[in-house]
Amino acid sequence: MEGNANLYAVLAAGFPQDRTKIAIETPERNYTWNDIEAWSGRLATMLSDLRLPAGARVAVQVQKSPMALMLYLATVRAGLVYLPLNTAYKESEVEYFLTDAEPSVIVCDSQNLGWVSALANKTNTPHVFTLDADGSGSLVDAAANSHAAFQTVQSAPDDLAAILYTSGTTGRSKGAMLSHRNLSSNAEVLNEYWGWSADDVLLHMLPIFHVHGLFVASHGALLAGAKMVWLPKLDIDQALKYLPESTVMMGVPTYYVRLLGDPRFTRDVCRNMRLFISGSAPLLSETFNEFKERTGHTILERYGMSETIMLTSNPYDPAQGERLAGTVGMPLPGVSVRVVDDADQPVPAGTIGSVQVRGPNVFSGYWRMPEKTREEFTADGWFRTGDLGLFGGEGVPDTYLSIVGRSKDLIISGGYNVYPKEIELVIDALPGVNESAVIGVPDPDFGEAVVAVVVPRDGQTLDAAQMQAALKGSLANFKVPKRIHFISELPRNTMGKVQKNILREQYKNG
Ligand code: MLC
Ligand code: AMP
Repeated sequence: MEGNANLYAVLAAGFPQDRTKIAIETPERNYTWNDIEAWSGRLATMLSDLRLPAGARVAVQVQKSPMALMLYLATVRAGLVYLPLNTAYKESEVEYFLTDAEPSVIVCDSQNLGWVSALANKTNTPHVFTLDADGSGSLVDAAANSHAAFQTVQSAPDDLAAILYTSGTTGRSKGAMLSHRNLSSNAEVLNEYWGWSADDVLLHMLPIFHVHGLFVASHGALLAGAKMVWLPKLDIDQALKYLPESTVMMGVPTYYVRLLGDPRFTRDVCRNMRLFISGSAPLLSETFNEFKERTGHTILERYGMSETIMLTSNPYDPAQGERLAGTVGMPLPGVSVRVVDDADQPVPAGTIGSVQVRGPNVFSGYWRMPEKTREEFTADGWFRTGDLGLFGGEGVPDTYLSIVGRSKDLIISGGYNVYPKEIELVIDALPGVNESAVIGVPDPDFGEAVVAVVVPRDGQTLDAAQMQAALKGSLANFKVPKRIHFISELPRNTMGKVQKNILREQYKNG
């Protein structure tokens, strides 16, 4: 529909004329562009028939499947707000999201229906549906007889399309509110910048509950009218099978480390590839170099976050410059990035400071946290990313940004963010624990691994394995420390603050 800012309308404008072409290929079956329109249409009709208030949230914690993508598109088409949840989240974590976001609908795997229904009851979430990895469940049953022809809801650019929860430094997750404009402007910029075309084939192996897999990867292919090979997760055998027919792949650094770890991953396997993209966590120069040597391809590293989607990218077009290891490239067209000192004043190139950003891609604020939102924006509208970086530096042109650290206490493990404070609060509540500090240490597979340093209560002996098992009861497994060390006292500075840098140094080799 002309003039409709609805993200689906923007994406659909890129679908190919011939809707009988394959849009999504999976090992089991293929889906055409007609299927995408019809299934997102049926689900949107069904959601609309629920007569939900404008801006109602649809919370979704399901395994990755083509139908899960249809549900996302349907939610957007119906003018509702999509709220994806990591499948690893446990009951107590999901309870927080349902309480905070007050969704009208929750869609879960049928195996979780028992506890999700109980939570829905407790949190007054009126509608519960199931959707399984094979595309079956009460959601699809309910939509099966709904009209496939659905007129995408007319949305204003600033209407919300999605809320993505990102953990907070205080331990409380914050919902980043993303509008149709945030998402579509970023998709359009990346479409052009990364040279997407209808001839591309995207190897999609990322989870679809985060920015990287849900927006950057899926929108890229949808807007280009390009086919996606849709795999439920990173699986090296499957990746090796489908890479020869693919032209684009996106992954967090662990994906590239694992591909390189397999001797079958060769130049020949990549013979049709046009672009490998890495992001969500720092790509080590050694991975970048080894990849180039093995495949002849130079990984393109980019930088972004849930609150902003994509911010910077190394050049795609060689005419714009080289892809430089250790940098995240230049601000994307329309995005402004500055590096500032503690007084929010820009610092010269070559100087490390805080990274702040502005642009049509930057979110409007945190869900029901006006104060937190105010704190995270400067008076003149720049968003404080919490990342430390510099433009230029030794041997690097001044137009390139490098991320060198974080002012936020955050661990990124295999592309998942883990906030130490959240884990420390759970550890400290375990019997026999006096206090704890959670740190990230270098890990060859995950980039950083979560490690806990625990001070037992006087005279108590604690068992690391038992503690890990207990933590798995309430925390997603990826947040559970891979190792727990015991210590009699945490190192503190004169202000009483735990010196995590000392702990990181002490425990970096396990
Ligand atoms: C799984 N585990 C992890 C983990 N993923 N532990 C730490 N970090 C992770 N990322 C746990 C599992 O639960 C299991 O523990 C054990 O580690 C081994 O699991 P595995 O079989 O090796 O894990 P696998 O299923 O292969 O998953 C690893 C992975 C996956 C790297 C493929 O984590 C992944 O796809 N990560 C991508 C995350 C992502 O999309 N990030 C984008 C965020 S968006 P146990 O105890 O269960 O046996 C963003 C913005 C931006 O940041 O810029 O893009
Ligand atoms: P999230 O909150 O999950 O969206 O994670 C966003 C954070 O991931 C950013 O603030 C950065 O700290 C980090 N990040 C994303 N891409 C990169 C990258 N290419 N290099 C370093 N850090 C990155």
